Amino acid sequence: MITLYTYNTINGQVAELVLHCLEQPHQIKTVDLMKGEQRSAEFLKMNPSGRIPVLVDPAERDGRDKPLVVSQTGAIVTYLGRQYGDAWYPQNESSRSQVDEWIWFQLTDISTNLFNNFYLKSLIEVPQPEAANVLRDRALDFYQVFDQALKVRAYLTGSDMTLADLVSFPVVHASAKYGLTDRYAGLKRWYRDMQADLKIRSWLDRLR
Ligand SMILES: N[C@@H](CCC(=O)N[C@@H](CS)C(=O)NCC(=O)O)C(=O)O
Repeated sequence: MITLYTYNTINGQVAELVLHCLEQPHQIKTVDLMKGEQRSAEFLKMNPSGRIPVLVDPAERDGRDKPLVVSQTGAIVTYLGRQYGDAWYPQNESSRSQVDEWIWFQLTDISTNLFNNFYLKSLIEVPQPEAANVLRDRALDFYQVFDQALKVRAYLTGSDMTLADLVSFPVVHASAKYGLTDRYAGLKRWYRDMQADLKIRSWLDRLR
């Protein structure tokens, strides 16, 4: 069975939501970032950068004789999409590249800026709230682009929900309480529709 080493952060939630929606049997092993468990020798063997999430898939494939270990949220979710999620990750390269575009936009331009905002506010000895706010605002401004797309189509790449929507959901969910979705009508409609989806709803119930 797949094991996801994770913690309740946005990147951790993204990997967990994708596993949940792809209905892949899995177990969760919590790596307590507050206790520094990501820096244990055992964890560093799986991911030398000392970051969650990490996915371990024991399925026998591609002639390998030991479990596959994957880190980096984008690599994890696209691996899952390729192996287990045809319906969520189109096989046609043109459509797939559109899904990838949103995945990387979300993970690099948005999640990274928001994590650095959190780092500057909460994780360093001398917090730097002004610099942190610049990064937060920069990330939230990017949602203009999401909003434009979601005003003309149901989901990020078209009429069907894909990995791109799943990867984008946890940040929007976490930021909605700070007024993000009130700022953007298209994003707000998408957020409402996503929340109404049965799989997303059952994942949100588990999150509470
Ligand atoms: N680029 C990595 C970033 C992973 C990352 O920053 N993980 C954070 C939690 S969201 C972490 O484990 N931080 C622990 C630390 O910095 O010590 C990815 O996309 O997975």
